[in-house]
Amino acid sequence: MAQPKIALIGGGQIGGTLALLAGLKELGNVVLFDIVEGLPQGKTLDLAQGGAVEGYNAHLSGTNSYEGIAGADVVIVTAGVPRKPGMSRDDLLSINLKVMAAVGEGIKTYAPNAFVICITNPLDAMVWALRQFANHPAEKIVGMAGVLDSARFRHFLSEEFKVSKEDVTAFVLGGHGDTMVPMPRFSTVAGIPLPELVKMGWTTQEKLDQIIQRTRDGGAEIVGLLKTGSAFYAPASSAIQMAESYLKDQKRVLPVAAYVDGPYGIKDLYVGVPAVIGENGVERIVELQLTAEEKAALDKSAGAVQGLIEACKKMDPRL
Ligand code: TXD
Repeated sequence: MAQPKIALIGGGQIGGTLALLAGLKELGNVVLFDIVEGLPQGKTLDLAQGGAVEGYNAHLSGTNSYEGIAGADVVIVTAGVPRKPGMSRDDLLSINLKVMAAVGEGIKTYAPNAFVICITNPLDAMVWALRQFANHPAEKIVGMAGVLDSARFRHFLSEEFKVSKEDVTAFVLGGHGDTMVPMPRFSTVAGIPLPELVKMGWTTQEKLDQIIQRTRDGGAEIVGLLKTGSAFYAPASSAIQMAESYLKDQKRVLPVAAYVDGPYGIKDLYVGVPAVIGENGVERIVELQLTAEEKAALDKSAGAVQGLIEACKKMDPRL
């Protein structure tokens, strides 16, 4: 049977890691695209040789031409520039918006049926713009941020409680940025919500607040340490989980940046919400009953995303 085709647009730190994970997990054949000549060809040749040792048989190839992504089932976009220390995600806006215009054109021409996962920052605005440029159906294009943000939250919680990360679930709503909304009520250890764990004496509210802040700053903490780029291993794992749910019709309930037009009172925005990802892409957006405080935090976050989208519209008359 024909293997699914996975096109990775952007062959940098995340793109290379995505190719490795797609190979190790036998998700399909991989085409890595980048504008830098030799980079995607070199990385995929290296990875293909690793297949002889690791035992994966996926076909991996690199290209500098959009024709190479023709007929892709999944497209994962990391093209653009990452943050440098001191730079906010929003500083990236003008550079990466131009990149999204080119990538959108490529997807429209060569991969109109693909499930598209955008990772490029500032995430929520870039996925909104990419959808416009690609003229792609809303349920077939999402942004990756919530899986990563909740993975960070789960990691810090598992360290605090000294329990397996597997038994920690965590929910994060809203935009990927300083206004993200971690949701303690819907985050649990083996089904026990965090507020209960505070009552049970497993942690204190103060400690929990610190963990929430560290989660919000999770990306910046890594940028500060690396100095020459941003996180890439966990972001790649997160996007691969989303791609796998689509390709295998797993119907995982994952926090993703989805097109929201109605739920949560939000109109025409990409923002982080829990969603069911299956063979049709976003099959359902889960609308939680929020408290007034949670709703206010989500509205603030959605407002920040809206502001970035307005800035994009001013920069590019096609939007
Ligand atoms: O949670 C999240 N969404 C994120 C997002 C978590 C971590 C990092 N996040 C963002 O992903 C980050 O801020 C960047 O915007 C992207 C990609 O991060 P990565 O670390 O992979 O960046 P690299 O290593 O600089 O790779 C980017 C590649 C590089 O090889 C460029 O040559 C290429 O993108 N590039 C392009 N490819 C195709 N087409 C165009 N126009 C282009 N411009 C640059």
